[in-house]
Amino acid sequence: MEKLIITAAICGAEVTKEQNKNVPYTIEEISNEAEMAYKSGASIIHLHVRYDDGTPTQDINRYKACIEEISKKCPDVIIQPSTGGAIGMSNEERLQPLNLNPEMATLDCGTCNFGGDDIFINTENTIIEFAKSMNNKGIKPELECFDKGMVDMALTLNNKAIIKSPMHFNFILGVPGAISANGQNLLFLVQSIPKNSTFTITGVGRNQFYMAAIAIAIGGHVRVGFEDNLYLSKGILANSNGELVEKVVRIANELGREIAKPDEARKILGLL
Ligand code: KMH
Ligand code: ZN
Repeated sequence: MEKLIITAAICGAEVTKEQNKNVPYTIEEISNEAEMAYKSGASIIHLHVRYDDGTPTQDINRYKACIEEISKKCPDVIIQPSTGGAIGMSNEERLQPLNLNPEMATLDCGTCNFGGDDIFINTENTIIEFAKSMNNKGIKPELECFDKGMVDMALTLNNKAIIKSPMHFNFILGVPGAISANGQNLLFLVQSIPKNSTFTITGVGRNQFYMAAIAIAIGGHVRVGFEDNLYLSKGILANSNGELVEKVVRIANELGREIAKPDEARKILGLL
């Protein structure tokens, strides 16, 4: 089996210090969280940024400052900015970090409910616009699929050569209003993508670690982090993203799956 790529989604746009005081906001906090995740075994940092008061932003200058600081602390890590941003942001706002020419970025493949009254909007035209922008800049998209219809959208755009092969998917299971997290759903998603694709599994909330265990067992890759889950185990808040990554490493060790270093992850994902 290929080595395991661990992505740390260290900050997200929605979680707050009120929920877990260790959620990072400042550049210092974000880069420290990235460093702890990297030292624990993460080869990709999925990056959202905040202003110091916690407000999510896609401001290119804030991204630039965070990326510079993360790169100082984790010189070879793959930094994957979000183009999802936060609910309600315009496409123009969301696209800003692409102008920093990262190796990868997220490409959200459809619209879904996002808890309460929130709707995460990604129309077909938005997806095409974002995909073309990444193609023009040579940025590899991570295809964020919160539901099966989003996988089908990615496959349709791949047939039209708007999304290039080999594709890399991130299946996110457990967002309220999108596909729920269980083994059957996970396998349904995995079985629907071309054989030459790679995939990461993200289990939201309490689903994080058993979804990770299935991903490790079947040859997928894993994303963990405060963006998706704030707890190390039931009722115990995580002290850092590093702790969440360490737990994945422990599970992988038990199952005999080695952990990819960033350059090994680059090879697996075709970034080199
Ligand atoms: N914050 C969510 C609305 C991404 O990073 O591309 C969307 C999100 C997906 O986090
Ligand atoms: Zn994200």
